[in-house]
Amino acid sequence: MPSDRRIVTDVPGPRSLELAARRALAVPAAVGTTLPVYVQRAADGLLEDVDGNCFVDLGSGISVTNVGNSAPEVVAAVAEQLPRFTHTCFQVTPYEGYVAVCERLNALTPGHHAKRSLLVNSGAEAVENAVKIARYATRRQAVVAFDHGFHGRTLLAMSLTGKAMPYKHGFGPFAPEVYRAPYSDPFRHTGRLEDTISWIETMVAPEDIACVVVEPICGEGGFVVPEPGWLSGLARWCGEHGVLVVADEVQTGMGRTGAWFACAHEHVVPDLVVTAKSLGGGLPLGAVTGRAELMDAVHPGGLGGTFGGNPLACAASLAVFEAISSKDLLGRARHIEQMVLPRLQKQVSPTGPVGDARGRGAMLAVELVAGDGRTPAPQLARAVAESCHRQGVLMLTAGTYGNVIRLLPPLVISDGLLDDGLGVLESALEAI
Ligand code: PLZ
Repeated sequence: MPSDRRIVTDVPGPRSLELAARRALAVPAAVGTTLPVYVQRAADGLLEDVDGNCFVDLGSGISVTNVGNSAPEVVAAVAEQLPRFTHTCFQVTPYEGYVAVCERLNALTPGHHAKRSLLVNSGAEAVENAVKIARYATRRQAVVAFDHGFHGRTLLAMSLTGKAMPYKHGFGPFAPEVYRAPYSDPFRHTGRLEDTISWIETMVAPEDIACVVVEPICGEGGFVVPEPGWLSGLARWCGEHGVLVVADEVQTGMGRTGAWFACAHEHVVPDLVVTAKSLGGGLPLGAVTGRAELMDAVHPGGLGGTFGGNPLACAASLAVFEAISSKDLLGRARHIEQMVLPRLQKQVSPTGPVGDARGRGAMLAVELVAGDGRTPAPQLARAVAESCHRQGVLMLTAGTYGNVIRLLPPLVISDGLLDDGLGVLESALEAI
């Protein structure tokens, strides 16, 4: 595996173009592609494509490979499990790995109360199950989600998601009893706590609300970091009305923001925490972790699925927990913030295209604007991302308006590679 950024062909190169032609006849165009180079190897913040180009990875497969791609600990744990058994279905004959992952989640998610966890296969499935549990335990039906929220692509998760294109357009009707409230957006001065609460109280009676489903920092919605006090104020209001707080930590979780879970920055103790993405270190795994009395309320057999908590994914996950602790990756995430955020902030100007720089830990972004300093400029975000791609830096966009460039480097990336990738981003931003 090469150790540096290296571009040796056009991007995409000839082998990738051949594969793209095959793909066009085999895979629907509805499945999008950020950077159409076909990967052959990845490790330590680098992705090597089939033409020998090597990209600095500032996306981590959308916040999945926090501990690195094919991290040695994960590879060893999966290799050890693989010849023992690949599947039994935990509901048919259980195994220790599942229980051990749940123990780790119960110990590390915010709050010292008794907890239980349920393992599933994805973020969307975890969100769906959290709402099932919240409805069951409260005997209430309404669910409140927020502007800029993304919670997945299955029916209920899609119904909770705020953005029509590309996630919802043409896929209705959506699940009922979903209400959407304003999310705190300090850059746009919208969604102050009082507004959010009065909006909710106007739309639906609090005693009918089972739960709010909220990201501590909006991920797909554009790395919107709510005003200090917004999340804790919302949680306080929920507590006063018997409304459960479901924290969607799918993108923010497992050390990404410099704490195990981003709710901790606001001292919020959610009733239910939803995790996925980096939980499985690259293998598919999601979870719902919650107060024991809520999780235990559901009748035996009411929750489950064939693959949930697959033994290989559990082995990988235990290695992820171990790697985050032993390599102090929470500290690394905070270090990445200190190294990167000031440089992004230097790009911000009231008249230039970079309207805002923000984020926490290794979840950082710039928002691109035009004209009055507030009008979203998605075309600039696309141009910057494409310029980075041509130069060998994988960069993701985000945002309700598509105008945010987001950085999600693996937490194990070296300072050298990160500095290199950031330099490319800075010059792409300066060139627009
Ligand atoms: N909740 C907060 O970020 C997934 C979406 C990629 P799944 N985000 C990446 C895409 O275009 O579909 C996500 C998330 C938050 C839930 C999910 C859903 O997780 O594992 O993709 O289902």
